[in-house]
Amino acid sequence: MSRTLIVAGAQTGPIAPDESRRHVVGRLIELLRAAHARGAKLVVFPELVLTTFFPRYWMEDQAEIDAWFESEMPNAATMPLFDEAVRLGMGFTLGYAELVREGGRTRHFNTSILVDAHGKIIGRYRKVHLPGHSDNLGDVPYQHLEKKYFEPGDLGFPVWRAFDANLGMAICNDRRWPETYRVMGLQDVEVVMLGYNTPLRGPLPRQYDHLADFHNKLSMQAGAYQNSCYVVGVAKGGLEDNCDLLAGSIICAPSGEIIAQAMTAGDEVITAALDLDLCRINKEAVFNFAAHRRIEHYGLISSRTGAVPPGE
Ligand code: ING
Repeated sequence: MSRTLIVAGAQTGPIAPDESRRHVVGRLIELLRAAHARGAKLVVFPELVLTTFFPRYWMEDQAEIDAWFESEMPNAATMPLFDEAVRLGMGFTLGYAELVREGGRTRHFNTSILVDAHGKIIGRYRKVHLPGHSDNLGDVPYQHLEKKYFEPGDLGFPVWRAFDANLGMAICNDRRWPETYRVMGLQDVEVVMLGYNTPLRGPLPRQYDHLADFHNKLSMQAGAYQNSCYVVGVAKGGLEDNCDLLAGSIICAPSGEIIAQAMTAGDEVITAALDLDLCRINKEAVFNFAAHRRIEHYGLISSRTGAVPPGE
């Protein structure tokens, strides 16, 4: 009996800086209902999906910064989404800015949670690869200050057994790093679910801005193929406070093929019925890790951070 999981990617269009969380959650509920109408049991929402992508702004006042974060989850603004998911019998992942007070410290993470069909948070991931910068670039149209506002994730790349599948999460820039998928691949992941906010142009000119969607898809297709898993990549896209965000949400099969793709840069649901046993094909052949990997030669991957040229 094959295991089939109908998954949806709930892409959103722009979220204005002054858009309330309540209004955003209303949009997410509409997307949840649209996904339900297509038979989806699990919905992937984008990164930092409760607010505008605030790391584009330089802020110094901690209270102003913390206002973009959630200090509890669920909370009054998001409870309607949790309640509707329970009513519809669906699970979801949700990307948001997590503020944690523990051990006398206040910590800030770019987080994604996995919520089961009973509204219970069964998984939590905190973004490991934080792109951008922490210094003020001054007179630029927008910045990318994730390194200023978030700590690197402290939970690694866990994989959970839920919805009769091995599920993992990542967030945005994580999808560009092969280590992200491989650590989950070594836990036999079958579906990697990730959201992203990807400005089409950086605060400073970048060489490859014209290849933003090619690199977006290349990263996720490669991750899927090389770890024989599905990858669900879901954007917050469109022109958000005059910053053009890439859309391009996709669902990739373990073969690396794209099996669902967004057509717009707005609120849009993409779905696919994932035959989870297709993951086994290459997990037992080309990417049978136990049969083919030679870890005695991979030491540099976890012992060296930056590249060191020969002779140095
Ligand atoms: N955004 C971008 C991403 O990794 C970026 C940052 C854009 C990196 C373009 C490289 C090129 O998709 C986030 N939020 O990580």
